[in-house]
Amino acid sequence: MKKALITGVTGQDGSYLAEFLLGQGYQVYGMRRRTSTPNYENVEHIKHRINWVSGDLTDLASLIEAVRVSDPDEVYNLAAQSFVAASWPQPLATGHLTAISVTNMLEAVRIVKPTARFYQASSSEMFGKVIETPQKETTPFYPRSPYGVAKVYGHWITVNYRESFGMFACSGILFNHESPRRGVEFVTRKVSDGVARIKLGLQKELRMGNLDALRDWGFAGDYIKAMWLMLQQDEPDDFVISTGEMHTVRELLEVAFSHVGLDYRDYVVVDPEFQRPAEVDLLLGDCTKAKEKLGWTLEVGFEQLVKMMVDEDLKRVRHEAAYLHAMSANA
Ligand code: NAP
Ligand code: G4F
Repeated sequence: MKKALITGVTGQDGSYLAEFLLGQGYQVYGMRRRTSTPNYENVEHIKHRINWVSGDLTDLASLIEAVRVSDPDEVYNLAAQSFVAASWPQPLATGHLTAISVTNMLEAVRIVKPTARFYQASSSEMFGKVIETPQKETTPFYPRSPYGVAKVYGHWITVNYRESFGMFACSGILFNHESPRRGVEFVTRKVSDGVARIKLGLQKELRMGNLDALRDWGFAGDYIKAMWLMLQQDEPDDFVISTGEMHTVRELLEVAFSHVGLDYRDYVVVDPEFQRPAEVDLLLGDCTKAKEKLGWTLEVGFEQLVKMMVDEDLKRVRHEAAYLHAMSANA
């Protein structure tokens, strides 16, 4: 039975990847950091099937111990400070968690289990102020945020460990991917949650930033399969993963609001608080290499994804509202 260690298993991608690998018959080790309140929301349903190891990205000793305990065939390094907007007010923390920690993880693998295959969660944010469109593996990077800069470091250190030490280290350059498990501060989930709250009368407006930004949005459940495929190849390599379609934030709002019979223009307020110091105006990926070499395909399209997220938030918010109503009736 193959063994996989996942960092960031409590996050969106980690939870889908853990599910997928369990389905493939893997023994899954999930690394989680200590938090004051345990955060198992995304993995509650598979919590008992994961072998939990404790570790923090910034603590090399704990990563060495996580690799020693799990003795993995494959390591998926997904943990990071992943919210772009937070990287301006916290550039140093982002540098430690999203850049330097990749070296920590690579060192832990090199020292303890250098034959383990390694996946690094790189990002289309590295393309930033894009040099060409669509973006592919050979497109030069021009990051626009401390997060993007940190991811460029993580990408190149992964390539460097492959070339320096012969490690099977791959970097997946993934474009935006979303799901009902997405953190609520990211734009797709902020919109699906806001639409559900407005529809159910719990919120009156939705305050947003740049509605003209263009993103290539896919479904996280499709993208984690590409991570796995990269580690099943004969040779390590880097791949762009994307849908090859882009939409504005405005289109996202249109699809989400009209799904519940509302017009977004009646509820959305543009608020400078959500504008970024430097914006990535456009991201559009060309994943021809992944399709041809990995045989990767995507199943969920943009509209289906947005509707799925709104439907899930409607269920959750309805449940929350009923609970609050029952509590106030009993008070
Ligand atoms: P996410 O939901 O924000 O998950 C991040 C994970 O990292 C969480 O499990 C978090 O743990 C963990 N983490 C943060 N700081 C840590 C620390 N100091 N020690 C140990 N664990 C820590 O992110 P995601 O959307 O699943 O993305 C996964 C990875 O892919 C990230 O590296 C992200 O930057 C990258 N990426 C994402 C996308 C996308 O569109 N989703 C695209 C390209 C690249 P807690 O639960 O305790 O906070
Ligand atoms: O959903 P976002 O916060 O995602 P962003 O910045 O594209 O980053 C995500 O994708 C990257 C891959 O390209 C990942 F590496 C990264 O970890 C993360 O998962 O914002 C998307 C767009 C931006 O242009 C932003 O300015 O939506 C725009 N936007 C407009 N109003 C907003 C808002 N974003 C957020 N979060 N909140 C708003 O109110």
